[in-house]
Amino acid sequence: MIITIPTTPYSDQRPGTSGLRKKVRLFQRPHYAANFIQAVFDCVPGKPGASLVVGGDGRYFNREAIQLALRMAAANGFAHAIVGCGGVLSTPAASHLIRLRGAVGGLIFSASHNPGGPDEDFGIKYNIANGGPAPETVTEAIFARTQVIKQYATLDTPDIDLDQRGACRLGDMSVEIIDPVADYAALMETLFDFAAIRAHRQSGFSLIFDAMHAVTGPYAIEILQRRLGFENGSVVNGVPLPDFGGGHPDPNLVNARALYERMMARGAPDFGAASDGDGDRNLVIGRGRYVSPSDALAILAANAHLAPGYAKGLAGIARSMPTSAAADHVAAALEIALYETPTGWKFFGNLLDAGLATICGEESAGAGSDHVREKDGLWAVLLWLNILAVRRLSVDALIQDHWRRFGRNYYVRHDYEGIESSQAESLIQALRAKLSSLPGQAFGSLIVKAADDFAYTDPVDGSISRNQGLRILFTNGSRMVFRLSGTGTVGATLRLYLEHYVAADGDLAMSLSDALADLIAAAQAVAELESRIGRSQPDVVT
Ligand code: VG1
Ligand code: CO
Repeated sequence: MIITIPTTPYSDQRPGTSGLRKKVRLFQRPHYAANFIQAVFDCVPGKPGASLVVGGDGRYFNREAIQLALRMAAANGFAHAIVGCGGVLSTPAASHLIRLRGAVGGLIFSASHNPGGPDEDFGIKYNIANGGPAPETVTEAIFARTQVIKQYATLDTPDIDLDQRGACRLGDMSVEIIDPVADYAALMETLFDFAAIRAHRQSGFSLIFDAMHAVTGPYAIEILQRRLGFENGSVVNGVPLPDFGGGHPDPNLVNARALYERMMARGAPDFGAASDGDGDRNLVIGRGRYVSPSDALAILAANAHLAPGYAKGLAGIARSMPTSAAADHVAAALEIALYETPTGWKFFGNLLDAGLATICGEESAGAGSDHVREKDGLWAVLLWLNILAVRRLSVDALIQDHWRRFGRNYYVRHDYEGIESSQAESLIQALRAKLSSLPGQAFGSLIVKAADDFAYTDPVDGSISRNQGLRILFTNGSRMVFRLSGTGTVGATLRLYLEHYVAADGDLAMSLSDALADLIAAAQAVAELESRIGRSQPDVVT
């Protein structure tokens, strides 16, 4: 029976860079998750007769949230729900399912790279019918609904068995519990030359994939071990756990340290990779060679035509503004368009739908293509494997070859975490106020050429997104960007992105610290980091 529960608004339900993220305890407050889900459903047109995809990254509170969402979906008039068995769907697999099954949208329960557990983080993302994250117009409409919500609709039925594949009913809605991996794995086989990758493996090529006890484990085991034949044990930490084994499923050099050390040690495999909580990001490390995500995007774009799914070439490349310009050099050489968007995958959807871009990427270890409308960690790994199988070069040789052709964008990101929000805001405000006076000023040997607050006009629908990061560009082509994270749940995180370009005939073998030392000093000075937030060193360097 449908029941209507009275409720009152929570003021803090505005989605951030990628959905609504909060501490689990905050989600457990009375009606908190239900309010947000009802607000989402209120903004979904055409629910009668429609299908909804539901899944999550398996973190703590995932199952409770899914049971609630399914009851509410039935009470809100959806005809059909497609749910990953065990409540599990990686973000890219959910995106694919929405498209494959013509669903009106999907709910993905994940806080991605944020840690999980009763005292850690939870999140809800809503994806629209194209399979991609809801764009800002939709997330703002959802937020507006949360501010006036008075009631939500649900059923008074018991929980369903999420671990039993097959069909069941919930009120008037049919529920289909499916294998979360099969459709995704089949899609990957259409894009990549699995036979070539297998042949490369047979010639001795080896890999290690760290699933970080997050959602990618079952996908990686099926695709890398079962279908491609990499030996058992190539996928490590492959069992998803509600608390990710106590780790932090963010595939960077801090949280995937063990992988990094293995790849730098004697006897390392040829290729190392890791993915994040919900499977949409990837870290790539060759034997003895870390690959910065911005370089990875450029290398994938330059070589994508070697994989069958991209043999026709690329329509265009899109990258988020803080991502280095390495991909720009590739786009120029290929004579295709390069789009620069704000941070967050939701800005790529229109470009992909319109056929303007084929490959997209972000400096935060996210890359993807028009095969889905999310970034996709395993897809990136498979594209790497396909490229390496064709070119038969080591990762290190491939990257050196790339720099010799396109030049090198030395790049680093500094994160200052857990800053008091008001201090972070005032740092940004003070810097914003200074921007117009910066051109012409010198910081050591660096002279400011231009400075602005990045705003983006979507070329497809004309929507404008402002305040997307402060950029300072120097006359020698170097650049720094400051922005506040939109995915954190404690205080504020300041991200500082630093980049220095050296052309193909320049010094391509500097250390990052040498290449970027002047820029780091200039950033500290211009933003007055030490005096405003009391920090002289970042917490995380990636
Ligand atoms: C971060 C990354 C951004 C990414 C977002 C969601 O956002 O910087 O590139 O799209 O996380 O990724 P922010 O606002 O904290 O900088 V995920 O894998 O959390 O869905
Ligand atoms: Co993610």
